[in-house]
Formats: sequence, structure tokens, C-alpha cells
Amino acid sequence: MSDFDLAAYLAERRALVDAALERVLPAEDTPPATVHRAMRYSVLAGGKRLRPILVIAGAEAVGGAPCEVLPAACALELIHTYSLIHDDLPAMDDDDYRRGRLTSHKVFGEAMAILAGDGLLTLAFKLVADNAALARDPRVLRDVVTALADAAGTFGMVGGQVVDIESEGKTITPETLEYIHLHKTAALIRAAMRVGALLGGGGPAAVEAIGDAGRDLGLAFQIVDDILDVEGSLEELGKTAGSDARKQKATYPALHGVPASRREAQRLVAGVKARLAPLGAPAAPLGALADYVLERKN
Ligand code: GRG
Repeated sequence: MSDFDLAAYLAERRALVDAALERVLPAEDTPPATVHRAMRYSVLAGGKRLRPILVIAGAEAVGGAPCEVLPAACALELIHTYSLIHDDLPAMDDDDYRRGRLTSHKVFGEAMAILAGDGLLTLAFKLVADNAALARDPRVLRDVVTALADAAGTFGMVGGQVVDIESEGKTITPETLEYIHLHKTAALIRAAMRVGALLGGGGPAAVEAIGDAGRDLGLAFQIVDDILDVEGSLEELGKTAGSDARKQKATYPALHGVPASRREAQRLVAGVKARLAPLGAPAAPLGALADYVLERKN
């Protein structure tokens, strides 16, 4: 058993990320103020900060330091929060609660919620560009931008969301469900770990191994999310539970049942740890985060 103190690690890294997010977001009274208020409302509402912490842990796994990757870590959280704001819109999942508070469009209206999401996505790429000096080599910066764009765009998260929307109310195959989960969720988690490894100075083999581990961890994360939607509550989740079944969404539990879904998530996380093993002690935080993904309650 590892004696790694995950609770302390998460608290320290979360504090670093929260302070950095506070700094990089335009102030509430910076014109045009409404959109900046909306951007801050959603980003600073909390959340687990899993993706930025995975950027940091990805860098640490190859000997990098958190301060070198904080702008990229913030970029991941901004892209993630944009996707949540847009996913909650009436045209998509039409959800009222997120991160324990009313969704952006409920507070600021649909137009402003769309624009806040657009603003966050754009700001993410500006953050990476403004901190180009943190990349040890211009090719690393190019790879980071490509990883983010691929994960966020039509070959990643947007693509997964398209197929998810087109599948609502239909019977889909396990292969289509895996496509949705890999693109909608796992692509960004893979990018988080890969970007961390790239900026942390990892060589090609380490970057590849960490990226592959990120993909499998992302898939496990979404399977656990599907299970929590069946078993969790609004208080635990900070969003309405049972929404997948109400919207007739294809999920792992719907297709395979809860016990088999849990076994699949466990199998994936064991594989993640096996991929990380050759990296040794510096990858201990990533290994502990993999266990956290499996055991989380929100
Ligand atoms: C709208 C382009 C676009 C994409 C939407 C990512 C996504 C695709 C939608 C968000 C809703 C959703 C169910 C996504 C699956 C990934 C997921 C479970 C997100 C929630 O992530 P957490 O649990 O949230 O890490 P916090 O609030 O803790 O950051």
C-alpha cells in the first residue's frame, strides 16, 4: 500500500490552481463586465479541479515543477468549464444545477452563457500563448496547442458531444458508447496528462505512456460518472442525479449494468497504474489520482 497522502496533495494543488485561476480571469468590473462576471461565476464555483491537477501531476511524473505548468493547468480548467456551461444549455442537456449552484444560463441568460463559454475557450489558448516561454522548445509549444485543439474540437470533445446528442433516445452499440465516452470525456483528460508531461520535459516514450494512461483514466472517469448518476444525489453531486435515465441517454450502467460497469472501471484503472509503473516514484501522484477517480463520490 502506498503511503502517499492524496488528501494533502489535492488540497495543495487545488489551492495553487484556484489562486492562478483567480489571477488569469478578467475582473468582474472589467468591461464588458457581464460576460466576465459570467466567466468567473462558473469557473470559481468550485469543482474538483481534476484536469488541472492532472496537468500538474503529469509534469511531476517526468520531473517537472507545478509552477512551470500552471498556465496550462488553468487552460484545461477553462476549456472544461466552457464545455460544462454549453452542455447545460437548453439546446443541449438543459440542466438547472452545476457545481452546486444554478447553471450559467439560469443566472445570466442563454446568450451570455454561450458567450461566457466562448470567452473561456478563447482565453485558454491565449494563456498558453502568453506563457510560451515555459515550453523548453518551440516544438513542445506546438504539440501542446495541437493536443488542446484536438481534445477540445470536432475530433475530441465536440465530436463526442455530437454523437451523444444524435444518439439520444436510440439504442446504440457498445462501440458507439465507447466512442462517445472516449471523445466527450477521455480526450480532455488525456490531453491534461499529456500536456503536463510535455511541458514537464518528458521524452517521447513517457509522453506517450502518460497520454495513453490519461485516455484510459478518462474512460474510467466517465464510467464512474455514469454510475454516480444512477446512485448519487443532488447534494453529493452538485447537479441533478438520474438525468441520464430521464434523457434516455446511453450509459455504461444502462448497457452493461452497474456491477459490470464497476468492474470495467476497475480494470481500466489497474491498466493506468501498470502504464505508469515504469516511471517510478515521481508518478505516485498520478497513481493515487487514478484510485481517486475510481472511489470518488462526486
Ligand atoms: C458542449 C462542446 C461541448 C461539449 C460538451 C464535456 C461535455 C461535452 C459536457 C459536459 C457534461 C458531461 C456529462 C461531461 C462528461 C464529462 C464530465 C463527467 C464532466 C464533469 O466533470 P467533473 O465531474 O466536474 O470533473 P467538476 O465540476 O468537478 O469540474
